[in-house]
Amino acid sequence: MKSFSWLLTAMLTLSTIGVGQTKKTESDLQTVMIKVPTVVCNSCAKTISSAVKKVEGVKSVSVDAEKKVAMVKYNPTKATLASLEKAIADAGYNANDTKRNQEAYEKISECCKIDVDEEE
Ligand SMILES: [Cu+2]
Repeated sequence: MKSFSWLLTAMLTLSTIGVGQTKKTESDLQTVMIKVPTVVCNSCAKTISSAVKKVEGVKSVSVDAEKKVAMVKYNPTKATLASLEKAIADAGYNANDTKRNQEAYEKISECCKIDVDEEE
């Protein structure tokens, strides 16, 4: 009998923790896909994700170097798509129709440079 009540207490405790962990903040966030055609490798991807993470309201960033897209999850009341694009451009990479900052581009690794502007 004693072990039964212990089990019941344990179950109640676990279910209480489970309820406490349910948060609905995720629904306030927006996910956007940004085209980053000048990304070459994973090092570029890291540069972009660390730059975008510095933007206020950004929750997560994942850059796919092969597909050349950045998926950004952010709080739309704090960040805007334009501010995300600007952060990427300031890191030296094109973002959608926002052209990269040329000065920042000069500073990135030699192997990461790609002249897309001439191809267009
Ligand atoms: Cu690179």
